Amino acid sequence: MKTFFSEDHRRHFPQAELSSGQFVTPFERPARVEYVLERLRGRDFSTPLDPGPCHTGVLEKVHDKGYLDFLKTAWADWIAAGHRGELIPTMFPARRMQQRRPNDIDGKAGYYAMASETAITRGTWRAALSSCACAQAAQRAIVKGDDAAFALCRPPGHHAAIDMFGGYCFLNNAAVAAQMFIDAGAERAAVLDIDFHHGNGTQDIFYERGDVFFASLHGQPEDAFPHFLGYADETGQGAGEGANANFPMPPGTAYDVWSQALDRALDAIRNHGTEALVVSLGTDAFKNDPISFFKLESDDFTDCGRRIAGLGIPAMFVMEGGYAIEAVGINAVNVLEGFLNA
Ligand code: Q9C
Ligand code: ZN
Repeated sequence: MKTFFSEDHRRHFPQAELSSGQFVTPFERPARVEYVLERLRGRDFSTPLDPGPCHTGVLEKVHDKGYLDFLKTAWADWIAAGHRGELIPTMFPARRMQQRRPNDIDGKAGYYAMASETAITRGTWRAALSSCACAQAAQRAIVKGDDAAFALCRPPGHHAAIDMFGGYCFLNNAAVAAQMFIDAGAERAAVLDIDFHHGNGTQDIFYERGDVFFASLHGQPEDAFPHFLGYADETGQGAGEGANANFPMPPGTAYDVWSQALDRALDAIRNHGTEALVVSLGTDAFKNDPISFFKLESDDFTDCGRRIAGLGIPAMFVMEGGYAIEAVGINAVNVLEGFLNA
């Protein structure tokens, strides 16, 4: 299985995340991917390939143009406004307020954000582009005939909506890859999101489209971030009616229940008739994850990969969350090995 990775992820390393009313070192930190790289090496995967540059044309097919322009110049605009710290949105167009984009960078940041734990820094845009490039390179490997590929993306992408960043995400890497399958001629593609958190961004992007099926297994919105999307009755709209499947689950959920949801998600994807699968591979469903509440064991990730392989279609895996950092490598690579050895 080819793997893709860019050192550019280091350009994105905010010092602060607002968590529990304190500024802490972000859970989503550069060291996460070191553990994945180390595990890949230890398990005889070949050396990760550099993805090359990000092809930016496709970004406008899944994200709003104004949002992309905002991300591109956000840091420069923030500095030009005289701000000294990291760019953290602090106000939002909430209920009964205008949904009009302000000119001021503070206003714009809130307009284009869905949460305030995620800071933008000098290198964030470059890192986000290179992260997305990894997903693009993995997609190309599948198009060329590989059965599987792994994009070791950082920063992650699945919370990035059409026009919002947050949840540590800026560009929706998995959505970009799915869009590229459609652009390459696939009639139908699918994204399976096994990150602990609901893939609100991916759902948003494809909600009114029938060509890309989206299924997500996640902590239920009543109890888990992002809280305001991810209910089971969100099934898609218009041309997308029936092409969205959410599997929200309560605190304490272990693999017996989680794997039943996985099988239902895989059945739905199979019924959709998809030609290529993108897996949003977060490992934060792990029992020791510091910000999540599922109870998966490391071996369960291997079985999960095995079940995904049961679809019998090519799959590319895109790294998302996972914050029990010493275990992130083991759990992510277990999914890949479970898929390969099926
Ligand atoms: N009290 C990803 O896994 N903070 N993003 C949650 C919980 C944000 C997770 C706060 C979590 C974002 C890609
Ligand atoms: Zn997550």
